[in-house]
Amino acid sequence: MAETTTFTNATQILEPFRGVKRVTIEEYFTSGHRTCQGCESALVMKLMVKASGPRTIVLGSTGCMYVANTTYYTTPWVVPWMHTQLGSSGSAALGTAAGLKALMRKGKMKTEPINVIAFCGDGGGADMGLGAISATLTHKEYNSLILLYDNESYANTDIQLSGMTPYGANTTFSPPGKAKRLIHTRWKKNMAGLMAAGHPECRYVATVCASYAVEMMNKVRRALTIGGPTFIHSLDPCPKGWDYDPMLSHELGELAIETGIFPLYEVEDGQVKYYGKTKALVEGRPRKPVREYLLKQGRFAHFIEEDLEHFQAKVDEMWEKWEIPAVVPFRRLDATKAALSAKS
Ligand SMILES: Cc1ncc(C[n+]2csc(CCOP(=O)(O)OP(=O)(O)O)c2C)c(N)n1
Ligand code: SF4
Ligand SMILES: [Mg+2]
Repeated sequence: MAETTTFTNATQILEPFRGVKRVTIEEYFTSGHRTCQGCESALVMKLMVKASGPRTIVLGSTGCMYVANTTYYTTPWVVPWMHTQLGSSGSAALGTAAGLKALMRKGKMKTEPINVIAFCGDGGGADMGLGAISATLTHKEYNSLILLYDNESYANTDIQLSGMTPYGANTTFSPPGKAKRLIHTRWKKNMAGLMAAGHPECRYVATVCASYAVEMMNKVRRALTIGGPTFIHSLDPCPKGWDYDPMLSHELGELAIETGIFPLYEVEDGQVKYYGKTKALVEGRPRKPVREYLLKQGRFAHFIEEDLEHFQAKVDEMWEKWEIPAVVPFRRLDATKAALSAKS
């Protein structure tokens, strides 16, 4: 591990792992947790801190990754870890980074770059804590990474719908009924796009999925190396909330990408770069039909043909009509120009 030279924004220089054989064998999130079998969010925690290494402080907002990971007298965390209130991952990240910097400046602790990572669920981050995350991403003088683990519901309190729950899904707040088949008819928020487009001081935003573990770890390493406030959105299949056999977690992550529902990309200093199978889709490989992903999950078991077609049409739109396919949802400039010239 190398370090940058300036004190003010010093970061650890974490080179990417060049292939799975180069990944460190040390674990900083080990046994002792009680997450469900097949829980991808637990895997995300393990990979996240494996990528960041030992000189890391992790802060976690309330949710499955707090509750199931810190059962009475046990914890899987090997690095220092602190719980923070449900909507405050952003505040915790900023406060910790600022506190460390002040202590080092006053000579009260050794001067060294320490990684600060705050994680939050989709309920805690994309709904309740959105303002605090946004504020943190404006403070370029403090290094921190906010990682949103998105299991698409308030899972810990028994699968209530969040702003990240997909269209039509069955949750405890949106059970399909006889009179009304679909209770939840809002399209999911575009968190990474929102963070990247709206925060000029944030130099790095990425999307990840633990089905692609090395790529995921390398994006964590890049975020921590580049410094300032950074943001990563991870899509995490959740056997309990999505209602599928736990052995399908990895496959569902892959299908989310292959269908184009969840694109893998990073935005570094304003440049969009697509990754892996998403890159292949951008270059012309056909997307798998969304039904291959949706119909493997019990939360969509009530879907009829019309619902599947609507879902497919919305995903097609993000690839075919968005200004930056699957990233920025404004209508394409050429379409806008054509519309303007047609009017004049
Ligand atoms: C202010 C506040 N409101 C409600 C709760 C109850 N609560 C605890 S965990 C949780 C769900 C959080 O959902 P999410 O952030 O998506 O994390 P997940 O449980 O899905 O991992 C809720 C509502 C709380 N702890 N604090
Ligand atoms: S409910 Fe979902 S996110 Fe929570 S521990 Fe179980 S699988 Fe993981
Ligand atoms: Mg959640």
